[in-house]
Amino acid sequence: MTNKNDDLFTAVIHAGQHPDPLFRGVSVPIYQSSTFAFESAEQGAALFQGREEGYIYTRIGNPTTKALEDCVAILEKGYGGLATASGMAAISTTYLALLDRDSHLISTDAVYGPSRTVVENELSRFGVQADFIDTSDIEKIKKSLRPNTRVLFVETPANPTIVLTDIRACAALAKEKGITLVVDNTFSSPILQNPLELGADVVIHSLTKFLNGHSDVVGGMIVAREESLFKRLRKVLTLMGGTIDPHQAWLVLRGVKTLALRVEKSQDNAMKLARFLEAHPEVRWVNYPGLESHPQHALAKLQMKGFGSMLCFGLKGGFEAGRKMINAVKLCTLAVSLGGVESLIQHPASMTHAGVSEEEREAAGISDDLIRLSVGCEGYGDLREDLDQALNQAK
Ligand code: LCS
Repeated sequence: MTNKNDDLFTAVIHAGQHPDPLFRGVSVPIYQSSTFAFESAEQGAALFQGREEGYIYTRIGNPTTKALEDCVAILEKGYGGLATASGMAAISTTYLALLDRDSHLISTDAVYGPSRTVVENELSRFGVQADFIDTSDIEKIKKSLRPNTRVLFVETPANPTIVLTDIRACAALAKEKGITLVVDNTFSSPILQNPLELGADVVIHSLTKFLNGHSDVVGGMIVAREESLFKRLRKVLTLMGGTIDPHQAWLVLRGVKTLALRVEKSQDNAMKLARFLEAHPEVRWVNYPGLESHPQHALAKLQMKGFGSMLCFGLKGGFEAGRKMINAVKLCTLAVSLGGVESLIQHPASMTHAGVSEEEREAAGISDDLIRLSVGCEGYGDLREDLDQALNQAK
């Protein structure tokens, strides 16, 4: 399924970005300044009191960062965006802003490992309670609700299982119960899924992945649907200090310009590779939303505009064969992270999700044989050849 959304192809290049007012440079300038001069004592006071709009200090706001925030907020169809130093800074800021002492969080069990560990090991010290469950089953969410549930945190497609959660159904439940629905949209990027349009309140991105797209920057983004929520998140972010650096923001802004093109090419590769892997004699199973065999293929067609470029699979020879395979790839790189122009392969149980206990991994479907592949923008034939030779060495 190829994205044909012209609006998004235009928005990634132009949204939030205006020619430089001083010299009319076409590219947004990098305002590499920690602080901004006031015209007068009176103006400084007016800026601090919010009587005048303008920049004060880069932790609070910066023009380059603002261009990136506006761009992603427009792509996600939200009220406003907040760029952060990493995806984890976006997640921890959101938790801190929305959870109180002794409040309760419900989250997808197969989330990125640290998104779970930060709650279980750190927020628990402040009395935050949490249930990590299979959010693909709305009945399980309903059963986990408590009077003090404040946040429903959903990652769809989930890292690394590629299990989907029905965002519309979660939004309806969250609205009925007065809970804030947060969706980590990292795996889809705003090109393929817009959770705010489906009723979510907050969207999270690790900018490190598809939005930047070149495996050379770490960053994050929070987009809020409404002004009051945006202001609350902004207050916590600027106080806790997890804001992005302007140079980092500029690099992401440059990466975003090719987001639609990269997503189109990489998901085309992923669809073909998923079919190739499914038919390969050494492969036991493949999970990719574009395959008819994916249990939520119909849901993917309903809430996503394309099936993305993340997939996972297991070999007939289990992890031992998988270990041989990931050691044998030549074009794909054995590395964590995802969403870059280059294809990356990794083993979640011993890498990205090693911090999650074995029992919790098993309950979340993160089996020991699971290998995750982030498909890049290389030529399809070269990728297929590489996986084929690596699979043949895994026999
Ligand atoms: N959310 C998702 C879905 C992620 O996959 C990651 C990182 C994060 C949030 C955190 O973002 P960061 O702070 O790293 O910018 N995922 C990684 C992964 O699967 N491999 O390495 C990092």
